Parts: sequence; C-alpha cells; structure tokens
Amino acid sequence: MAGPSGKKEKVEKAGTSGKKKKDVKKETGLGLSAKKDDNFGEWYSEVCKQDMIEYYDISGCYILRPWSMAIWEIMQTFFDAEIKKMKVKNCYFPLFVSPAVLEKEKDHIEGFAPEVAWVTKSGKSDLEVPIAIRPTSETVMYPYYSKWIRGHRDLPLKLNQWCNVVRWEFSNPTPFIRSREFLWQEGHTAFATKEEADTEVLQILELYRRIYEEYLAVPVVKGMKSENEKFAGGLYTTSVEAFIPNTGRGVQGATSHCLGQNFAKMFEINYENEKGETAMVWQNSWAYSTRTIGVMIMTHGDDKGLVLPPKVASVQVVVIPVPYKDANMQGIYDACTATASALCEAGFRAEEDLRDNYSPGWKYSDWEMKGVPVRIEIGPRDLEKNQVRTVRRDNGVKEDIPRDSLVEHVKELLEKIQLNMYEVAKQKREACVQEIKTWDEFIEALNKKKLILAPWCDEEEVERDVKARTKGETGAAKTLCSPFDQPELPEGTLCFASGKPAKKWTYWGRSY
Ligand code: 87F
Repeated sequence: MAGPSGKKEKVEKAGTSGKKKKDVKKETGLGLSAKKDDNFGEWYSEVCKQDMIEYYDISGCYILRPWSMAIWEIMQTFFDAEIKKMKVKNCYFPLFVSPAVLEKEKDHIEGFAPEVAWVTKSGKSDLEVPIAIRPTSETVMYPYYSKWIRGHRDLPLKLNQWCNVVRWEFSNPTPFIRSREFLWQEGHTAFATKEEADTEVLQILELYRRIYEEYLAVPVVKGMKSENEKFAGGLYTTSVEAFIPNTGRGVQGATSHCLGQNFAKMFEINYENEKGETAMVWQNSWAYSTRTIGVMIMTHGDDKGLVLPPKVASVQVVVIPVPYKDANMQGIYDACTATASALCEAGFRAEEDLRDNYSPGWKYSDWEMKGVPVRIEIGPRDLEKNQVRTVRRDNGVKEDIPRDSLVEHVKELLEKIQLNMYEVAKQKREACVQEIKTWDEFIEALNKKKLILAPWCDEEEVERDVKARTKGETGAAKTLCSPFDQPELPEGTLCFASGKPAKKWTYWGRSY
C-alpha cells in the first residue's frame, strides 16, 4: 500500500533512537530533555512519546495509547450527544472505495489524488481492480444518498460516522497534527433548502468552538476560509483556527462546509418537492479529528510535560501518600484510598498512587509529566490535622484543605484550573496578534511569528501572490480565516498586499 505518486518517502526514525538516555531519565524521574522554548519540535515529540503516543514502524502512523484515547473518548461523548440532539444519526460506511466511485467527482479529487493510498494485492496476486482507502467519504456515501433520497419527506438526511481515514502525506509527519491515518467524525447532511444548510454549518462550528474552548481550554477564531483555502468541492468553508505561539503557526482546528449543490449534481441527489417537481438537495459536510489533541498538547504543555485541562483529563486528581519514618503508614494509605474513593463517588476521575517502589518525589514528577490537573498529598501532619494538601498542575499553587470540605473544594479547584488554562492561553495568543496595514509591516510581523490581522481585498490572485512572495524554508504565509467577528474597517482602507480597496479583515500566517 503506497501512494501512486512514486515520490521517495522520508524515513522517520521510529522511537528507538536515544532510548538509553530516555530510560535513565525515566528511572530518575528527571523529566524531559528538551525545553519548549528552546527546541519546540523535539519538546513536542518527547511529550507525546511519554504517555500519549508510541511511534510505529510505518512513518506517519502512531499508536494512540490509553492516555490519549481517553481524551478522544471524552470529546466524542460530548459531540456525539450534541449532534444527536440535532437529530443526526450515526452510521458506518466501508473503508474501501472503488476507483470508479472515487474518481466520479473529478474536480474534487484531482488535487488530492497523490495522497490516496491503494490496495493493489491480495496475498501474492494482483487485484483485478485496485481499491482505494477512504481519505474522506463524500464519494463513498453520496451514491447511497442518491438512492435513499426520493421525496421531500426523506429530507433532511443527517448522517455522521466515527471512523479512521488515510491520507498518504509526504510533508513531515507530526503526532496528532499530521499523521497518515487518523480518527475523526465526518458528518454529511442533505437539506431541501440552502437556509437549513447554512444554519447547520454554524451550529456545528459552534460545537467545534466549544470542544476547543470549553473542553481543551484552547482559544479559537471562528471564520470563513478564503476561496483558495476552502474545500474545492464545496460552496464555502467555515473553520475554527487555533494558533501556536511558540512556532508562530496557525492550525486549522476543524471545518464545517456548505457543499452547495455541487455533489448533488454529480451524484444526482434529487427529490420530488411538494409541488411534484424534481429538485436538488443542498449539502453540508463537517469534521474534527484527533488533531485536536495535538493542538491541546502544544498549547498547554510545559517543560515538566503535559498539562491536561480537567474536563478532558482521564485522571483529574491523583492522591499520593507521603510517608515519613515512624509514621502511621497504614493510616496514611487508608486516608489516600478514602480520599480517592470519596472523589470518585462525587463524580470526579480520581486515583490513589500507592506504589511502594517509588518515592513521593518520583511520583510527583511522574504525574506532572502526565499532566494530571490536581495532586493531593497526604502525610502524617495532614492525617493529624484531618486535612489534605492540594497542588495545581497549571500554576503549582499549594493549599491545605480540611477533609470535610474535600469534594466542594476539588470541584471549585478543577473549575478554576479549567478557566485559568483558557485565560492564560488566550492571553498568550492575544499577545501574538498583530494588526498590520502595509506589506513591510506584514513581513516584519511574519518574521516575528505573529498572528497577523490584515485588511485584504479578498482576491484569489493576491493570496497566491502573497504565498509566492513568502515562500521559504518554513513554508509560505496564507490566509487562516476571515473572522466572523470583524473589527471596524474604516472607509478607504487599502489591502496590505495589492493596494486595492480592502473588503475585510483576515488572519494570515504560516500554518500546520
Ligand atoms: C485527501 C485525499 C483525497 C481532504 C483529501 O473537510 C480527498 C481529500 O476530499 C479531500 N483531503 N479532502 C477534503 C475533505 C473535505 C471534507 N470531507 C468530509 C471535510 C469534512 C468531512
């Protein structure tokens, strides 16, 4: 199975190199060797490898370990319940696509063709017809939409599937952010009217905003993609865009497309309306993927490792005994177990760490690396005073709290952490936003890794020109989105790149 493009693959080292050094680190609990501000790429890969990801012997493919899969499942539970409220139903279509179906919508597939992976053999014999692996499911699903939609009573049709897709990318793979196989949900809906489709596009986009801001504590901008950056097969594309200050790169967080009637034409998705006439449906498609987890790690992680927002952490509180010589060991251990149980009963995800082959200090570093939002320590003095000590992962603040107010206190603490992580991330992003007016200011801001907000004439040719003029080792600058929340655009404002009258404010930057 490989892309038919014939390009030579860059071989990514599997996670075995430098293993000795890392093992020693793990044993001593010394933590990460790379610093987030010094070597972001190395830092990110180290943090991921600690608990979230295992590297695999196929470049661009990663094992999702329980620590990251749990985060995916929490987001999935939220989103799945929300779309069910919108009457979207889950389904499952096959992984394989026949070439005839895949290539039915030529314009849409053309630009993507080099990334499509093909199965060409079974055992040693060549397949009569090679079979593609889905990179997305428009062409897989829409022939059946054509079959299932007959009359206006069959509309709207709203389906979603949770699945994996494969895109054989050649630019450098990055865990969660750019992998050749990834998990996502893809929603595909069909309506009688454009108005219904337009409304749903924004409802879904709002759910994506909530996943990022309320669950992952990552601030995003909602907006419209440019003509160059939209999904070519559709009418318009909306997205949520995040920004990584350390690299100065934007990252598309999720997309919600209005497909218009392009696919309906291609796949003949027609129905008989109330007047007995044949009409074409209006369609949307929308997706978010495991990329969300990568954006979260990049946003919040620090030199000690992961920092998990409480709402998605599979362990929100870890309780660690701090035994001293001659202390009442059993009493301390029992208090730890009782504390974790009380928290679990109150609906939190809590665990005690009673491993007797590690020191408390080692355990502190270990759980800090894993990003658990709150650590509770219980030592002899705490036992005596009927209190516990809480330590926040996000800012290190310690507090002694009476055991009889444990549950209320932890509830408040987790809420505070969730909010604070969002606020801190938002401040860091805001500090990177730079409004510019001229080309020189644009280039200066780009070199300073800013998130650029610029007045733009909204012409495809001009965006292509900006890309060409900024092409370099670190990739060209492009539009991220035009925010729905537009600052005032004074009359007579000119486009920073073309000098023509500006039509809107648009975010620009390099991106993932
Ligand atoms: C790669 C290979 C083949 C992206 C691809 O965003 C086809 C494609 O169609 C392709 N990479 N796309 C665009 C996907 C559009 C759309 N699909 C449904 C979404 C949301 C979910």
